[in-house]
Amino acid sequence: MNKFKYYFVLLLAGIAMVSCNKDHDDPETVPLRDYKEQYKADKDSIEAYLKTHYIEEVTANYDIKITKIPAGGTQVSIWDQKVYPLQTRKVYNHDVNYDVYYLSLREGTGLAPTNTDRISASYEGTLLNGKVFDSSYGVARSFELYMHAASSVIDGWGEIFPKFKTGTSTTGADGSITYDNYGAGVMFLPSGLAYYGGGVGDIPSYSCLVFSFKLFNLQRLDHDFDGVFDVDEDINKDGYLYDVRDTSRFPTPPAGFTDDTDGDGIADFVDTDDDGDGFSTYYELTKPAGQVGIVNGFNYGISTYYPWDPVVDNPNTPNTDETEPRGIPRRPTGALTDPSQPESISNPKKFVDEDYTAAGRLRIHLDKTYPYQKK
Ligand SMILES: [Ca+2]
Ligand SMILES: [Ca+2]
Ligand SMILES: [Ca+2]
Ligand SMILES: [Ca+2]
Repeated sequence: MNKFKYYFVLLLAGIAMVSCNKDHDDPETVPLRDYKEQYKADKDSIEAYLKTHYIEEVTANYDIKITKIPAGGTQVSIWDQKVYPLQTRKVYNHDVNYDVYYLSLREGTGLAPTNTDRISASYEGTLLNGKVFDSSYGVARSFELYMHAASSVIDGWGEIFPKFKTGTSTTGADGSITYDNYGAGVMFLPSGLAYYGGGVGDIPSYSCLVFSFKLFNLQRLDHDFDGVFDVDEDINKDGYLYDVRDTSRFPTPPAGFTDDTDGDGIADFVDTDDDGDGFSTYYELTKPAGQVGIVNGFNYGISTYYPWDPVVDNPNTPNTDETEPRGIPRRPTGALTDPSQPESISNPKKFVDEDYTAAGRLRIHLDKTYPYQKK
């Protein structure tokens, strides 16, 4: 415990990222509190809040008003009410096993972000004493949820937003966008998943935070630029991706915590060679020469690399045909190039159409046996 490096990535627009080195040799440095001890206190504070406050109103637009139960009041607490059952998500972070409470006012009908995607959301943040410290006033703002990016947000957001989905949108004649059917909820975050010891603005150090929010839209991201979106590198399909090289946050990650095909300690979404065969994923996904565009009457698609799955033309862009009839292939299963010789790197099998489209196929960049293991 002689040296820590903590990144407090700030939610509030216009405030620079704070990075501080804690070193016991520096007498002026106040060490951060123990995360597990702090969580015990935070859990007590949050549960007391949930038992002493009630949902006064949820409007038709899913704006929620939470109010303290007055002395002698008979209102049913958030803890006890059944209209919006209190939910929890188990979160591993800084070696603490958190139970994060949240309310789902509406799940949403669209897509769920991963904890590394970019989202468009409105929010209001309050302290447990009811003080509002930040608000987007109902207007959508864009945030990258990835935990290491300077523009990203507190860990609690990345843990809870994936439990919700976007909705639908319509664009008016004046270009304004109206969202409907979006996910809306409230998260009750312990300080360890918020700003912890690094108080910012109107947020004192070690504050638990309450955020009500609406999830309007999302953008899939590809953090290692290998041609595969993060959501498709979420191998266990739990909606979460973690870079366990961050041993400050993840000192002893539980089994199955990260998505790491080749087990080299680098999660697929930040690993440019997912199967560890020495060939970069981007190279493995690149279409062969002569198989881009329309060749001999066959439309191979306009991209130079395969999508995760075949995609159809986007009807909203009539001047471009985005059709990609073939997704990332599996190891080829067709006839051997020379049937008289065994399969080898110089005598591969040929690809058949199903290799590009079969559901649940093991895609080549995740297949440790392709294009043949090096000895
Ligand atoms: Ca990727
Ligand atoms: Ca995952
Ligand atoms: Ca890896
Ligand atoms: Ca590879």
